[in-house]
Amino acid sequence: MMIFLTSVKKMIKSTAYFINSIVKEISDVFYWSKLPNNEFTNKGFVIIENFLDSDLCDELVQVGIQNTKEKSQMIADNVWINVRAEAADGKDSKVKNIFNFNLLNKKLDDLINSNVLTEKLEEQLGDKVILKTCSLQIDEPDIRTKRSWHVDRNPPPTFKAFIYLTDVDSELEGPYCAIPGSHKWRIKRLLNIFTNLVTGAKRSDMHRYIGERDDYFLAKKGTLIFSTQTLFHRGSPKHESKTRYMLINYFKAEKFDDGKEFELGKPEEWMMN
Ligand SMILES: O=C(O)CCC(=O)C(=O)O
Ligand SMILES: [Fe+2]
Repeated sequence: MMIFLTSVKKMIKSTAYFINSIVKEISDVFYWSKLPNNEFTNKGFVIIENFLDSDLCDELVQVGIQNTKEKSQMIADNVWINVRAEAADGKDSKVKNIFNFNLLNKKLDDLINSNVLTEKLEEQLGDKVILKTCSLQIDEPDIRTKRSWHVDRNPPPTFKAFIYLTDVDSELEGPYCAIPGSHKWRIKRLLNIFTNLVTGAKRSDMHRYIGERDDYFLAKKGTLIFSTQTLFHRGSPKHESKTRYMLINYFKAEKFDDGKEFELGKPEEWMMN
């Protein structure tokens, strides 16, 4: 009886999520239709070369190396490292993230506080955005556990500004990969969501119904990439050489922001040392 009730409850929840997803996709059509028609809104991402000075890139890599840890923990006041190897899903096991990384370097903090990233993204998007956190992502080579095609969340969209701190000169050095225009692949997204709900997979997985894709782009350190995170994207599954250091700045559209502070992967107080 209990098992029956639990599965009925689960089915009701999944159905509600799916109906809500359809409603969200329809609102998302309206959201994008009001925005300017440009490369960023059409492709879902745009690449801006030579954004960050090469010396500052090198300096920030050093700050990352000095502050890296083998276990998730607080590093300084409101700065923490998240070690993905600890996650139960076994995905992205070679990835570490330092959140609020700008608080560890004055030059980077000045850049973040200057609002230049926010303004540049608003220029591309034609809408107000809020920067939630600046993080450093460290990716050691990984050809086994990198998460496949996904969205960070289903609509409404969030955005990221990626800044490479090391050159990514080959597919083997772990480029960021995104499928142009896929932020508007509404049927494929819904089909994936449906399958995820039925199979119990993560609702944001998007690796089905898209065939074999090999989309990636290479870039030198200092390159800035603005990206819509409802795009189907992944880190390269062929990353077999060289550790990649990359800043990832997280944005929400102002109208979809709940005003809460960013806390992803933040250790509880008792975990501090
Ligand atoms: O490692 C990558 O290039 C992908 C990262 C990613 O999926 C994300 O930041 O949302
Ligand atoms: Fe992602």
